[in-house]
Amino acid sequence: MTANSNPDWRDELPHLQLQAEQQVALAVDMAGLRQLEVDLLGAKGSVTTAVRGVGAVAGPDRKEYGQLAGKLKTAVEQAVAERRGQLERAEVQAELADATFDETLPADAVLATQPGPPRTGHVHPLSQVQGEVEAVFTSMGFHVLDYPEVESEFNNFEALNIPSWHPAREMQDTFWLDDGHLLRTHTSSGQVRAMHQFQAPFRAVFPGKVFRYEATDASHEHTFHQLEGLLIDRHVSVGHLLDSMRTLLSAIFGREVTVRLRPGYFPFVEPGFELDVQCQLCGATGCAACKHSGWLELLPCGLVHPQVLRAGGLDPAEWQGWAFGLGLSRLVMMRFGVPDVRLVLGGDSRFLSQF
Ligand code: FA5
Repeated sequence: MTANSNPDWRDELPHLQLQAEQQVALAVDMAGLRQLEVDLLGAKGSVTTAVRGVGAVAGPDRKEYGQLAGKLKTAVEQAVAERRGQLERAEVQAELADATFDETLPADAVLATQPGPPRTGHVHPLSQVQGEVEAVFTSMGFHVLDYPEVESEFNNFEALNIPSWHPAREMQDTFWLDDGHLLRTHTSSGQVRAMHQFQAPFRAVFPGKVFRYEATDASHEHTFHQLEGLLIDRHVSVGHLLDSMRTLLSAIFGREVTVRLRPGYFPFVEPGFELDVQCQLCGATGCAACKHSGWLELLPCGLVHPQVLRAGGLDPAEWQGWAFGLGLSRLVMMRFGVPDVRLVLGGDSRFLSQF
């Protein structure tokens, strides 16, 4: 029905309501009710079309049409909800009345009637790996912290020595929110938060989800997990940093893995390093995950830049620090032989049930 084609909408709308309510009340089962709901309230349903007809009604009548159409929609929605409740109650009653249904039967007996082993839940591989890494660090006196995914530009960029004009901003394409906040592009956004939260010296790891507005491939997701490590103390050295990274890698892989260290540029560390792991998926012969290079970037790190210490209220003449940003999602790939990072948060139960 459209308002233009039928000038008698003052009769048509209440009529449509009456008709719809009757049809709904007569629905005999859930499937029938679902179909009716689509026919009436779906995107192309008759009630939806009637409500949209308000656009075609001329000025003075428009308010009255809107009120009638609103009443129609609310009444039909209520009728559907009410009928759904009635049918659900009737289904339960029917099950209870079924002589073969015994609600006192223990779960084991019910499972025994079903084929195959019972389906059980799984700890997500990401949670497994995260738990292991946290255990390594808590045993070394680190706090485990949880910082917000919605961040200020200051914590994510400015405080990390990345002012707005800095080309390094383009290394991490950003999802901006309307109010000027952003979805954190890395867990490094917690560095200055931690410096303000704790008195130096301190050590902490902060795992979490990060977001980047970028194209995806076998080793790049737009939403993935990192785990940041930060240690603030007096007389911190590159030697201490690299030794801690070695401890971490052997604990999480449980065996020797070949790594390579190369200079890396991040405005918030100096010096900075890229720590790559030999691709565990292809044995370094080359695959999509490592882009046929045999190596995967996993653990960038470095000594905290004096500007960052200042932003965190610390005097660089007295305090130094090291930091790393572990790619947790990539670690899951390496640990479990997952060939594509997009599987990690994909939510496919066929993938998850393997862990
Ligand atoms: C950073 O995010 C820095 N904040 C890391 C850092 C922290 C450096 C502290 C120095 C000191 P990068 O953009 O390279 O750096 O990301 C860090 C790790 O996250 C990468 O090594 C990789 O393992 C992982 N990673 C990066 N981009 C993606 C992506 N799109 N999908 C999955 N993992 C990613």
